[in-house]
Amino acid sequence: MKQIIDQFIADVQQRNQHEPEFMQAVREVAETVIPYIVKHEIYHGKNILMRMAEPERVVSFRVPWIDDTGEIRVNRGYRIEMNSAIGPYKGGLRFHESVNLSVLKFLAFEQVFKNALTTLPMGGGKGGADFNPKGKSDGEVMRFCQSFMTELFRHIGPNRDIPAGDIGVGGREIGYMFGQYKRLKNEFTGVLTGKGISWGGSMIRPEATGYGAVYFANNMLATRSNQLEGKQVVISGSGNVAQYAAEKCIQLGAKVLTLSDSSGYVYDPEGLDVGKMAFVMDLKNNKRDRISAYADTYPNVSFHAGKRPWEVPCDVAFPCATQNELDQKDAKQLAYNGCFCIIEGANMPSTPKAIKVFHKHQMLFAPGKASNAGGVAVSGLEIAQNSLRYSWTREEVDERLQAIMTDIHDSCVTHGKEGDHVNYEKGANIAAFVKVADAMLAQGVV
Ligand code: NDP
Ligand code: 2IT
Repeated sequence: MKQIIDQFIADVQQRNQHEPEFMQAVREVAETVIPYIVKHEIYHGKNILMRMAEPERVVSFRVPWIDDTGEIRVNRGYRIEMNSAIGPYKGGLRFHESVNLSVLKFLAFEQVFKNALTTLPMGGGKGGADFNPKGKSDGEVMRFCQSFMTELFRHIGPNRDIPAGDIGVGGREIGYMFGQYKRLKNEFTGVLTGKGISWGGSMIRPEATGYGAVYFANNMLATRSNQLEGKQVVISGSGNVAQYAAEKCIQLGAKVLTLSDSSGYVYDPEGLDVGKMAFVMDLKNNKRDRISAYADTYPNVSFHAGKRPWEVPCDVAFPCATQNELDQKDAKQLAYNGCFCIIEGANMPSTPKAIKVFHKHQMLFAPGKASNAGGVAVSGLEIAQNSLRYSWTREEVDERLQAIMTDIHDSCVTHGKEGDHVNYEKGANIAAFVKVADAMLAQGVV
């Protein structure tokens, strides 16, 4: 088996040189899915996983824009249209200086599997630019978004490819991009998700990824007759996903001890509360300031510059910042401190060696493609509401989100049960593979 997997990885590697994040994502899937393919004859001789590892289309384009001093700047924009077997391409846009082809291909590949798990008809894609929104004025961000959409608009559409937010792309950026798309096409359509409530957005979309990850955590904990209430929780990040994961943890009676950003983490031994969360949201979403200001404002809170929060003893950890932010050493520290449950809010935040540590200690480990699928699931519900030209209430959307997260959890259990233990990584990969692969087989060699 190892030989078949190694040969597959070597073949993919050969045509994707210098793409470490993409290769990491493919290898993780191959290690669990190839043994399944070997056991199931209908997939033999179809080269199905190799076809999944090849994007249907990759677009790369120049994004010129003018900064506030009048200087002309150039960034690189991308859209990876990975797989449309079960629905139009769907996935976020990331604006961050680290964006490159490898990062977006890994995200697009993960997105195909994640979207299949949501139970909704969405293919997978991802895009973005190596633009750093930090320190840019509103006017600069608007001009960048308009220039980005002036090329992207040719490739997307409500039945073709429906982008959304990701790191560095929130409500403000979606608004500017939607405005430019509408102007260029002279059409008001649901071409992006994460829109404002008054112009086609869905209730609960901003909250959905964080809330969904916490609902998933409670489903997992329930398998061990446990729950989040009363647990000590460590969260990384302080953006969209981290904020709403923290909010829901607090609502459910857990104690949230940390948040972070790329400068370091804050540790609040008394735990965050509703008032402190309002401060964090204003700090990050309106003032666009650093999380260290939290420690400057509240007593007994410490800021740990250049560090990640995994050294803080906890029961449950939610990595919600970025890829490879939790390594083998961090995983060992978490296990040593008694942490028994890790729920990925971010995409691929745990390194492969960290995941080995989680499995070795039989910790409850939820891979992002399952546990952070709530965001894209509510994006799917936003598409449905746009098609109906109708909007559901907050309660209706939240109920659907909870049902979807339970469904994803059950799929992971069905395909990932190993004796008394559930390997959620294997379960998620196989459940998603079966759905996408069966659709691809039915549609022939396209
Ligand atoms: P935001 O831009 O709102 O927040 C990102 C957070 O992560 C910030 O606190 C940021 O700190 C931190 N961060 C980003 N890059 C790094 C880095 N290299 N090192 C350390 N910290 C970093 O993004 P989101 O909250 O939307 O996304 C977070 C993660 O969740 C990503 O992996 C994303 O792909 C994933 N995700 C997002 C979904 C969504 O609906 N938004 C859905 C599913 C997954 P700083 O401000 O200092 O950069
Ligand atoms: O990684 C993700 O799932 C997202 N950034 C959300 C994608 C979406 O289309 O809502």
